[in-house]
Amino acid sequence: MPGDWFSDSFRNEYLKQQTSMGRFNLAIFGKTGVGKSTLVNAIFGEEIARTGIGEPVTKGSHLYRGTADNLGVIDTQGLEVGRDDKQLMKELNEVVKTSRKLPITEQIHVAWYCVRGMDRRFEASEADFIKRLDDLGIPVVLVMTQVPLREGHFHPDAIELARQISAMELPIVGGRPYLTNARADEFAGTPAHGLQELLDATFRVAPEAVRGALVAAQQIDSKRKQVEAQKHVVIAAGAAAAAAASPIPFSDAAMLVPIQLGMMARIAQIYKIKFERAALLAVASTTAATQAGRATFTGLLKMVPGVGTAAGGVISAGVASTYTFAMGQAWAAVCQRVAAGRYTSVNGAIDNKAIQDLFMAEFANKVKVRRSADGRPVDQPTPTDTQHQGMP
Ligand SMILES: Nc1nc2c(ncn2[C@@H]2O[C@H](COP(=O)(O)OP(=O)(O)OP(=O)(O)O)[C@@H](O)[C@H]2O)c(=O)[nH]1
Ligand SMILES: [Mg+2]
Repeated sequence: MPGDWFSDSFRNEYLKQQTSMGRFNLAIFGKTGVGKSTLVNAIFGEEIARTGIGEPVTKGSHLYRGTADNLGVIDTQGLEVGRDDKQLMKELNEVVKTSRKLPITEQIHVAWYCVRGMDRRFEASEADFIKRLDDLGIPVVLVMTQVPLREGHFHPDAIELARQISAMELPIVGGRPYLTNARADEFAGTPAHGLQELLDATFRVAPEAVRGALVAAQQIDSKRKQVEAQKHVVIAAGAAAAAAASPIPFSDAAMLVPIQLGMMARIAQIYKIKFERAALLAVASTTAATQAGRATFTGLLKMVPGVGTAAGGVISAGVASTYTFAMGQAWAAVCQRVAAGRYTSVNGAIDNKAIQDLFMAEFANKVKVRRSADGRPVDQPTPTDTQHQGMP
């Protein structure tokens, strides 16, 4: 549906949100074959791997950055930790120095230094490399990969290695290694483990400004996505209330549309839903572009209690906020389920009817029992509502 009102407006908001979310940049180090790529795939999905090795971060550099949406992964190509440390550090120094002058989304935010859990040794050169990363101001999470785990017990050799490393008092996050296995090993009976702990440690040291990007990029912690989506629903509901601080005529309801589309675009990105798909879902949810576009979109307003009949009606701050809040909740429910692989057939087609039913049910439910951010039901007139005309 190129060129129609809905997809143009939605694209516009989608791009704005993408920019405002920024990018989380993770550098990953460790000897070849320890499982760096497998780890990245397990936490962030295969997409970053599909984009290939990426581009050299600076001309001629052996540090390559692969990017996918809100994630940048800086990996080393053609140099090896423990062998080419000097050259690698020289290049890292340059990158860090140059990126200091650039926006935060261009900087390296966190490094994962990976050691294979069963390697049974950790070299002085590796410890040195970690100290130098720390000197550059990059927080380092030390990850032990491919750690066997059986009946709740780590392999004793891995525990011993972890103990030795901890005793070195390196400048690493949490002061200790994180024991992981990125992909279940059925033969050995080792499940995937430790990934949530690794992600939590990464969040603790990621700069505030790119945590939203990290929430969106990771795909193992749906709770964080839910909380982040909720945060943006509340922000949008607040913006809608502000836009209708002095009540607006029903015919001006379209001024709430950019706020709602921005919110929907943001939530789609939190759930890693690409623009084309998100646009189709938004249309299926609201039937926005299938009929009169803008008018249909704001037509949902009629479901909000207190709006009354359209013509001559007035939208108060309370109504604007309830309406936007309900829309955000319903949309988050759609995105969450789609991200979990529901409502789409094997070939990726969307079940429009099911999506619309879900959206409408959630929307209707939320306009009835909406609670404000502090948990107070807002069916009763709020102070804002009673100040304005047009409310019961
Ligand atoms: N079962 C299991 N296999 C793993 C795990 N991590 C890595 N492997 C295997 O170990 C091999 C190397 O893993 P990679 O992820 O490619 O290692 P890498 O550190 O990215 O290697 P380079 O890019 O060559 O430096 C592959 O055959 C993986 O399948 C893991 O957590 N579990
Ligand atoms: Mg690799």
